Amino acid sequence: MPFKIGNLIKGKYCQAASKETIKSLNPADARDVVGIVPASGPRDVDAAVAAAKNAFPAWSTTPAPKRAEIIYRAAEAILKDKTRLGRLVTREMGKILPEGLGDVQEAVDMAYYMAGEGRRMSGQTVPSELADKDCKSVRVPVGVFALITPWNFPTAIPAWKIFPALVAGNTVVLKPSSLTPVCAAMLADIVNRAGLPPGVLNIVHGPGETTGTYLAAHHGIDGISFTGSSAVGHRIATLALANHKEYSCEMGGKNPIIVMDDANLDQAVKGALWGAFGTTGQRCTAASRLIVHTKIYARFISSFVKAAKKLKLGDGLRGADVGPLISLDQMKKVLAYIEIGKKEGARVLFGGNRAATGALKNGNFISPTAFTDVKPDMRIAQEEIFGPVVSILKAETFKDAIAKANGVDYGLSSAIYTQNVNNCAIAERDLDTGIVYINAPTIGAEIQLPFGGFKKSGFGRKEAGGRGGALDTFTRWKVVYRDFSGALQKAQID
Ligand code: UN1
Repeated sequence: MPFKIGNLIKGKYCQAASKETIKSLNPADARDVVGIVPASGPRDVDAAVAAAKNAFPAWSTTPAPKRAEIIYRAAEAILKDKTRLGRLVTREMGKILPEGLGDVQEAVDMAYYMAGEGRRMSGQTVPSELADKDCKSVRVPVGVFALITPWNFPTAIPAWKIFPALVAGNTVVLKPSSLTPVCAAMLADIVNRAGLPPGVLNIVHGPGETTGTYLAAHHGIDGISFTGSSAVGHRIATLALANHKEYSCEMGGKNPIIVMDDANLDQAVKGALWGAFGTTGQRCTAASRLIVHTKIYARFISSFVKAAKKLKLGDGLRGADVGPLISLDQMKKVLAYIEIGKKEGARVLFGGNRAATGALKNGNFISPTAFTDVKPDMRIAQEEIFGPVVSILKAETFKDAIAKANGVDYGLSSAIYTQNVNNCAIAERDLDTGIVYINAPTIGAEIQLPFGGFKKSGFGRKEAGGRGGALDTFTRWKVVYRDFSGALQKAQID
C-alpha cells in the first residue's frame, strides 16, 4: 500500500493547492508504489515560507537548551523506530537493508550531536583595549532556511540540515527529493511530534526543477542549504548570491582510491569494493576511480575481479549485496556512461550491462562494472557517474598517483592504501579534497567533523559537526561591544 503524504505547513498536513500529486516507486520493483505526495506549486511554497516566517520570532528566542530538548526527544523516537524507518529507506531508495539502517543511524547521530550544541554554541569573550568595556561574539540564527535534499541519503541528509538549523533557532522549509519523499516525511513527522511549535518545520513536496527552484529563489527565505548535483548546486549558489542569501551547497565527487605497492592488498580490495559498489555507487563520496600502482596492478586486479564476482545484485530487503539504481532515468544515464567508456577505448573488466532477468526484471539494476585501460582524460575518469561503475587507472610512482588523484575538477573525498608512514603524511597533505582517508575507502564520513569538498564539490559553508561545520551555515556571528565607563571612549585613539 502506498503512503499518502501531504505537505506539512504550520503543523498541519495538506494537499497541493492544485491537488496534483506525484508517485515514488520502489527502485527494486517499480510495481510497488511507495508513496503519493503533493506536486507543490508556488502557492504551497508561499504558504510554507509564510508559516516559517511567522514561527521565527518565538522559536529564535526560545532558549537553545529548550530547543535542544525537543531534538533529544526526536533522537530517541527515531532510534525507537529505526527498523521501520531503515526498511522504508531500502524500499524507497533501494540501498541494501544494513545501509538503510545506517542511513537512519546517521540521522540519530546528528540529532544527538546537534542537541548537545544547545548547551554549547559558544562564541568568544575577549579583552577590550579600553577600561570598563567588554567584547564578545555570539551566534545568532539566520532566519528562514530552505533545505533542499537529495534521494541518496533520504533520512540522513534531511537530518543533517534540520537539526543544526533548528537548534540554532532557524525555522525551515524542507523540499526533499521527489524520488524519496516518504523517508523525509516520516523523519519530519517524528521530529514535529517531538514537540515543535507549528511552522518551525515545514515540508513541501515536488520536483526540484519546479518546486525546488521556486523555493530557492523565494524572497521570503534567508538561506539555502542544498545537497545534490554540481550543475544544480551552481545554479542555487548563483541564485543565493543574486538574492543575497546565505548558502551551503554540497555537490558531486570523482573520488579516487590510491592503492600503493606496499598496501595490505586484502584490505585494499575490500575497501575498493565497498567504496565503489556500496550504495550502488550512489554516494557523492563513492570511489569512482581506483589508481593502482603498477607493481601490484596484476595482483590487485585478479583479487578485485574475484571479490566483485561474489557480489549479489538484487532487492536490498532480500539479502542482496548491491541494490538497484534509484530510477529508470538514472539507470539510463549510467548505461550511457558505460557506452561512453567503451567508445573512449576503455575495456570492461566485468559487468557493463543492465540486469533484468528473473526477480530483477521490474527494477533498475546494473551489474557492478569496472573499466581498465582508462586514461586520465577520458570522460569516465573525469565525470561523476553516480552508479556502480569504477574506472581503474595505473600509476607508475607515488607522485604519479597523487597527480592523477588530483587531476579532476572535483575534490570531495580521496583515499590511499599504503603501509608507508611518510607517504601517508604526504598524501594527507597533498590530496586536494575536503576529506582524506588513510587505509579506508572514500565513504563513511562520521558526523562530528565538517563534511564537504573543494573545487567543484562544494560552494559556501560545510555540513555536519565540528569547527567550521553546519553551525556556521545556520548562524551568523554577531559581535557586541559594551562600554560601561559612563564616558565616550575611542578605540584606537584613547
Ligand atoms: C553523500 O554521499 O551524499 O561519508 C553523503 C559518507 C556518508 C555520507 C555521504 N556518511 O559516505
